[in-house]
Amino acid sequence: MITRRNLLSLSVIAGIGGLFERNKAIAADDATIKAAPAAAANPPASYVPVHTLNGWTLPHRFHAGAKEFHLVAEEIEHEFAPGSKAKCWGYNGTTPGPTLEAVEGDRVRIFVTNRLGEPTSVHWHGLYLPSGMDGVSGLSQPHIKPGETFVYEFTLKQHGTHMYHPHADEMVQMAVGMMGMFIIHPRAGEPRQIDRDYCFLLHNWALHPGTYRPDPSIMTEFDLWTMNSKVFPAIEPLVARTGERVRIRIGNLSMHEHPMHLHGVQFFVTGGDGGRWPEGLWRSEVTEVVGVGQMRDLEFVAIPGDWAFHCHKSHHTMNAMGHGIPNVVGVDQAGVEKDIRALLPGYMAMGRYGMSEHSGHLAMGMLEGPPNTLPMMTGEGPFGAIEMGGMFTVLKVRDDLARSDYRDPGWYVNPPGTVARKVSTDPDFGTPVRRQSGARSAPAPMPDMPGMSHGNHSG
Ligand SMILES: [Cu+2]
Repeated sequence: MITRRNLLSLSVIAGIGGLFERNKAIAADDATIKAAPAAAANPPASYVPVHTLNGWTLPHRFHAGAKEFHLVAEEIEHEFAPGSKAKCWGYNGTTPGPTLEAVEGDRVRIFVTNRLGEPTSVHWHGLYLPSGMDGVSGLSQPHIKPGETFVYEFTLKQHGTHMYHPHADEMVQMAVGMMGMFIIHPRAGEPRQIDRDYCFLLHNWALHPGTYRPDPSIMTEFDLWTMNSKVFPAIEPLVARTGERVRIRIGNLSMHEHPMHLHGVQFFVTGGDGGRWPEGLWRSEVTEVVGVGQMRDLEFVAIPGDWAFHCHKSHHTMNAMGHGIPNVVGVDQAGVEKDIRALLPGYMAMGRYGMSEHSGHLAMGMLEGPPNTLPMMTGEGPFGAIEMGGMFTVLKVRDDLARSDYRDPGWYVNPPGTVARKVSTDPDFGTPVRRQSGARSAPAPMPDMPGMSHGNHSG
């Protein structure tokens, strides 16, 4: 008898079988690396170019039977968001470095010039290639010394979401921003057409308050949590037209795993470290953990609205000033904090009512943080303060976007009657069922502050 469960297992087995066959074929073919036979035989299907949030795709040229790219490892000045800059290392002027984009079967030739003060190398994370092209300095190749240029050359035997990063003095070089995405499209085209294809890398930085150079020695306590080396509110929104099929490709080269949560839809996880999964292996989720060194592809059909997309670890959606501060929630600190700050410049504690107070005080200029340091939470939405930082952005889906339009369409105009609204200002309103309450009376009302406005943006 065929039950739903049987069908599911069969499709999973078929999926795993497919993966196994593919890996066997790649392994068999690996012995002979030739100049792109597949590329010559079958012209690639057209694809939608990947869109790197806040980033860019490296141009290439065709030369001597290969697509040629040129990466330059170098120090750069990088802005995480207005108000916080740092000396970072990256490729071709940016962190992350530019996205490399090619098609399964392509022969690629990648020059790497080292303009750093120490040796480096580039590892192509997740790719089938000859061992000597794998980029582990000392193991698979000599170090690329300062001023030298090396060339890597191999044929792309797979498609999927991949990454590149140094494999030399890794702790330092990755901590200060050296990484990038390597996107390979399937030669035969997508089984289901993708209308928008986004990619980004997750990372963490120890840019301590008041400093300008990320600290590579930190292992767990970071100050900034980034998507493509930017924090909210500087992370660009993901934009789509209603009904479009959207793919978000995520890589993680930070020191923590990140449960990435998308509001408004259940997405399918359609690929990972092993490339794109057969459809029988797709699973429906609203939060997907992207582990350290892993990649994940998420796919969904866009529904109109403004939808939050963020890491679900709440400390990863805050910026530098929210970490390691004294907890004095519930304590009346009227006047005290100012006195302490006269003795300890930059001192900041929790507010009496929580951290919202501080975003208000910062907005009013009553509080000034250390130089080059972002407030813990920030960002202004149509209804007031968004109170986020770090790994947070917005998916903006609209009915009337042009296919190739990736510009920020502004805030969503909600249809009339579809926005949560105030019905009372009395804390004793209604007859709610409550088990126990410590408070004898309602708390003193929180003072009104800018950024806590009660605007109404509904239609
Ligand atoms: Cu996270």
